[in-house]
Amino acid sequence: MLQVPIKMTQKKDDDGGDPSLLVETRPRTQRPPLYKVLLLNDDYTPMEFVVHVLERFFGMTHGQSVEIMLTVHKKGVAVVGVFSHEIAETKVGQVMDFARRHQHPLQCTMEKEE
Ligand code: TYC
Repeated sequence: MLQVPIKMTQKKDDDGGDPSLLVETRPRTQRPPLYKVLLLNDDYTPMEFVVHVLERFFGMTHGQSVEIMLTVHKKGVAVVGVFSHEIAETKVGQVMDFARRHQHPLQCTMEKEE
């Protein structure tokens, strides 16, 4: 069983002993936080460019990419994937860099999934 130090307010046996020796006995399941990667609509980025981005960086088929691109176009935003923090950051960086290099104002962001 994983034993982790706990705060004084949570410990089971406050007998004035050495707090560094207190351990948690209740198992706590830990999951790493996940992050949604969002694509935002704008009036200038060509639809074909967005479709290409979704195929290239998110491994979508052409059909899936067209569908998601149209969702962003109509609704303003869509989740294009859910990843660990490191992978999400990499995807956002790749999309923003690719859009900037092609002089399109396409915006891609990430937010913690609650
Ligand atoms: N609204 C853009 C157009 O009409 C297309 C577009 C779709 C742009 C999705 C950005 O994330 C986006 N050319």
